[in-house]
Amino acid sequence: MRYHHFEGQEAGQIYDWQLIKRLSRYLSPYKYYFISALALLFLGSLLGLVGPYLTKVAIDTYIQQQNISGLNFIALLFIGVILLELAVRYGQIQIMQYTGQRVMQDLRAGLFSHLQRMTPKFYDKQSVGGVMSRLIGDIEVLNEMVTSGVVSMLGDLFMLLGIMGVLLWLNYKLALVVFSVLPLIFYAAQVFRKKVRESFRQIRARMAKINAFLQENLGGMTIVQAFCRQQKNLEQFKKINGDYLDSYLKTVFYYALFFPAIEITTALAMALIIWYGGGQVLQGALTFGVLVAFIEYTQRFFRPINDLSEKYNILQSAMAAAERVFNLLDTDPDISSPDKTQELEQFSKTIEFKQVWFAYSGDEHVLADISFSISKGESVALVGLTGAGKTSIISLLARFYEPSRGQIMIDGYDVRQLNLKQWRSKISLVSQEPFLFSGDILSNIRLGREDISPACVEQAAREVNAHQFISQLPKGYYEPIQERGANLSAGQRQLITFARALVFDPQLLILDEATSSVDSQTEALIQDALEKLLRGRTSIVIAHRLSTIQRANKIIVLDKGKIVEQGSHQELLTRQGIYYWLHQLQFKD
Ligand code: M5T
Ligand code: MG
Repeated sequence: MRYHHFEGQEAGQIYDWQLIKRLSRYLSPYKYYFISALALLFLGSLLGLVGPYLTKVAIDTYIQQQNISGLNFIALLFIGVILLELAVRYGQIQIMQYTGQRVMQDLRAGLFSHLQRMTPKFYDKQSVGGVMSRLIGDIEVLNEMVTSGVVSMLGDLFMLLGIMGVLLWLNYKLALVVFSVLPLIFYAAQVFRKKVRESFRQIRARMAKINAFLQENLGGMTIVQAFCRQQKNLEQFKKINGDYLDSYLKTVFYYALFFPAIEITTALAMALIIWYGGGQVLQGALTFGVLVAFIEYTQRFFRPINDLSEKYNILQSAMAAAERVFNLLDTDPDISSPDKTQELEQFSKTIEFKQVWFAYSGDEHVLADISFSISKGESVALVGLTGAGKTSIISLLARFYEPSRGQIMIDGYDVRQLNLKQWRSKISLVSQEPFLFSGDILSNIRLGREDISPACVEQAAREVNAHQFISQLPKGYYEPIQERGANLSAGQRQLITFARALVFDPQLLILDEATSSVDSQTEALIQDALEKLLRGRTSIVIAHRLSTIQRANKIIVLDKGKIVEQGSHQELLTRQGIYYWLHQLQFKD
C-alpha cells in the first residue's frame, strides 16, 4: 500500500485514518495496557467535570442555607476528587508511556530489520542520513503522538462533550448562548489545520535533508578539510538550514495567529455569560451558583480546545512521520529468496555466467554478454582497467544486484532459485574497501559467529600474517577498533579482512583486491597471505598483483564491460593482446 500526498482536506482525513489504522496494528500486542490507559483517561476527564458542579452546590445549597458542616463536607469532597484525579492521571501517564515506548521499540526494530534486507541498489539511491532521520527522528515524533498527542486528544474530546452535556443539563438556554461562539472556533481550527499540515510535511523533509548533509560531510571531514571545502560546505549548510527555519517559522506564524484567536473567542463567551447569565440572575431565572459554575466550565471548555490544536500540531507532524516510515517499510527489497527455494547444501561443480548483461540504472550497461565458467577448486582472476566491470561481476555473483539479461548458474541452478542466505553463507567476500566495525579485532574477524573460538581466529590470523601486528597491539586481539577501523593502517585493515575470509572457511572465496599502496614489507605480507588464502580454494580474484594473477587457473580480461580475452597466463601472453600489454606495463616498474 502506498500513501500519496492528497491535496484536498477530505482526502487528507481518509489518508490520516489509513495511517492511524496501520499504526494501531503495532498497538495490538499491548492492547490491554492501552485499554486500561484509555479507561483511566476517561475517568480522569470525568473527575475533571466534578469541581465546578461542587462549586455550584456549595453556593446554591449550603451557602444559601448557611450550612457550615455541609460546606466543610463539600470542601473535603473537592479535595478528595482532585486527589483522585491526580492518582488517575498519574497511572494513565505511566501506562501510556510504557505502551508508547514499547511500540516505538518494535517499530524501530522492524525498520532496522527491514533495512538489513535492502539491497545495495537501495543504498545507492538513499542517503544514510535520510534513512537515519526516519529511524530516529520520525519514530521519535510518532512516539510523542502515541504517548501524549492522540490519546490526550481523545481525553480532550471526551471532556468537551462532557462539559457540553453538563451545561445543557444545568441551563440549556445559557448553554446555547455559550455554544453560539463555537462556529467561530471551528472555522479558525479548520483554516489552521489546512495551513499547518503542509508546513509540517515540509519541516520533516527539510530536517531529513539536514541529516543527510551532516552525515555525509561529517563522514568525509578529512576530504572536506584537505580540499578546503569548508567555506563552500558552510554555505550549502546555511542554505538548507535556512530552508528549515523558513518552514518552521511558517508554522509559528499560524500558531501565533491561532492561539490569540481562541483566547478572544473565550473572552467573547465569558462576556456573553456575564451579560446574558448575569441578566438572568437579576431576573431570578438563574441561580448565582449556576452562573459561577458556567464561568468555570466555560474556562475548562476552551482549555481543551486550546489543547486540541496543540495536539493537532503533534498529530500533524506524526502523520508526516508515519507516512515516511511506512513508505520505507513498504519499499520491498528488490532481491530476496524466492518462495520455493532450491536448497544447495554443498557447492560441488561449477559456476557459470551465461550471456550476462547488467546495468546499475536504466540501460547503461556496464556488463555486456559476459560468459565464463569456473569449476570447483579453480581459481579465476579478473583483470582489467579501472571501471572495466570487475567489481560488478562479483556483485552479481553474490546477488547484490540482479543481471538485466542472462543467467548465473550454480551447479546447474539459476542463482535466483537458491536460498539467498544459504548461498551467501558459502561465500566469503573480501571487498575492495576493507570495512571494519567498531568493536575489537576478535569480533571483527569472526563477525558475531561466537562458535568460532579465539584460538581459531588466532590461527587464521597467523595464516594470513596478521598475527604479528595484532600481537604487538597493547590488548592484542581485544584491542578496540574505532569506527571503520580508523586506528589501523590500510594494510592492517586488509590483513584483518583476509583473516575474516579465512576463518569462515568458505566454499567460494571472492576477493576484490584493494589497490591501496602499502610499504613493500606489508606488500610482501599481503602477497604471502593471498597465496595461502587461495590455495586449493574455489576463488574469484580481482587481482592487481602479478603473482596472484599468474597462479590463477584462468584469467579473464575485461574491457569496458566485455570479456576480451580468456585463458591461462601463458596462453594470454602468447596472444599478445590486452593482457600482454597490461603485463608489460607492470613489468616496467
Ligand atoms: C564498472 C559503474 C562504474 C563503472 C562500471 C560500483 C558501481 C559502478 N558503476 C555504477 O554505475 N554504479 C556502481 O555502484 O560501473 O564498475 P566496477 O565494476 O566497479 O569497475 P571495476 O571494479 O572493474 O573497477 P576498479 O576501479 O575497481 O578496478 O563504469 O561507473
Ligand atoms: Mg572494483
